Amino acid sequence: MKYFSLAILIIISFFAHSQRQVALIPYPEHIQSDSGFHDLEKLSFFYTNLEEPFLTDELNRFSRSYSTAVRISYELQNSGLEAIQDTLLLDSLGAEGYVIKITSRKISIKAATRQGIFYGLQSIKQLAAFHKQIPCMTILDRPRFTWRGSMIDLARSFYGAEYLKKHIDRMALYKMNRLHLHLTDDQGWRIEIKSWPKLTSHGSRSAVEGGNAGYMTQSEYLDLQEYAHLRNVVIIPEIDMPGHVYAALASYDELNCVDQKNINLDIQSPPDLYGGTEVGWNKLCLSNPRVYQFTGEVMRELAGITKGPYLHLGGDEIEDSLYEQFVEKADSIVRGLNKIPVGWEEVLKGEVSSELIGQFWHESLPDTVNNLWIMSLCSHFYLDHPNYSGQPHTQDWCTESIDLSDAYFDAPDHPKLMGVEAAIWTEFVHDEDKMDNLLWPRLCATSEIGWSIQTDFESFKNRLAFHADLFESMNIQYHRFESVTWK
Ligand code: TNX
Repeated sequence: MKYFSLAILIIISFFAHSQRQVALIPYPEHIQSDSGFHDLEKLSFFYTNLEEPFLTDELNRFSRSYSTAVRISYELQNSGLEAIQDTLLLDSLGAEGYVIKITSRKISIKAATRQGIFYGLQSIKQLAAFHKQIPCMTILDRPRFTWRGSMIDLARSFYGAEYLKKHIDRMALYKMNRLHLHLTDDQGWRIEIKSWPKLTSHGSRSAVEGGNAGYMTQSEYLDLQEYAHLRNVVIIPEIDMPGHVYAALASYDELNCVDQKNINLDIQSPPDLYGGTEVGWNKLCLSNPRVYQFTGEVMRELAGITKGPYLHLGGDEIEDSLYEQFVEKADSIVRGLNKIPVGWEEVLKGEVSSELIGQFWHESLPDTVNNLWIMSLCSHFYLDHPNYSGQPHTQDWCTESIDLSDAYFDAPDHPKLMGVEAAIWTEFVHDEDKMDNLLWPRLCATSEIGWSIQTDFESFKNRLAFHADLFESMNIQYHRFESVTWK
């Protein structure tokens, strides 16, 4: 009996140990555990063949934070930390995959691209946060989807570059790579457009009641994209049209129909700004040629300052007999600027091009889609909905709550599915603590379903328990779900 309990104890501690060993989120494609440990405090050398100062600095800084004795080496060593880019690995690892080998002497990251090396480093950062001495292992890892996104609504309540940079760091640690910014809506216009200056000189001065007004200048936007790019995050700017445009209509009367018939004037009338939360009560005047000139000029200027390949044209929640015609024009304007159009699922009602990416947000998955698409179903990915029923300052029109298990929603196998994106709308989210509380840890669930080939909620929950220290080190005001046994 004594031996029996000892055996049980050994088995339990083995599992506790191996669970800790693989507490990575998102979970890698393949892990092989080996015996022994690597002591980061004894790191001797750092070697890389990367010719990129940012990533080289990151790797160097990481090793120095554990061992002050680290020396940069200009040749391969048989100990220390090494990061080797080898383009021959592209076929096996893809554009974002990596291999890590941890032995007691050496930690080696190999990848075909700088993105792969960056993700290898993120995995090592997580492991180093869980263990004083990292267990020896080999990891081979690649993402399931190319689109692992987070959307933030800056229009209802504005969040500036400082928060967005923090958010990018946090996304990157969880291997998320698309930041969609909802830049315009009824309550505010948040990006400087020099050819239409009143959009910000007037249209950015409002916000939803209790929220924050403001806007990003073009140089702040460029700087943010550079910051994001170094961390493998592509920014997707959204100008929501032809509905959700009151901030623009209040700034430029020429976008309205005669008698302003395109606005429900009982709700608000130009040039007064709007701070309420109603939707679907105004639109661009689609029979007015000036509107198409506006769309062309705004999109051209935005394309000129956007580094990534995508422009999001909105397209949600609006009824108009000319809707399809507008969307088709907007689609061709964006393609004419050499950008890939993205739109909320309604845009697929028009005869849009095959390049356009549809973003599905209604409760159900589409039966057939000819276009590439992203999954953002409100019942699983609208993180302005509560962590638990009745949580104050949240939306509940789609579902009563999005528990961690709901956020961990397995993606279907569909040849046109590009990935997932979780959205946070800010009608009731007016400060960073509230934002953090709704985003984390649910965004970790989005990250894992977007990246991992194998998913398992129980395993995810057990691993998440080890991430509290990481959240705290990044000053994330996360929600402590009671179903997680936080360590
Ligand atoms: C729906 S889904 C919206 C937003 C709201 C959000 C609130 C979609 C494309 N539009 O305008 O802010 O619900 O949850």
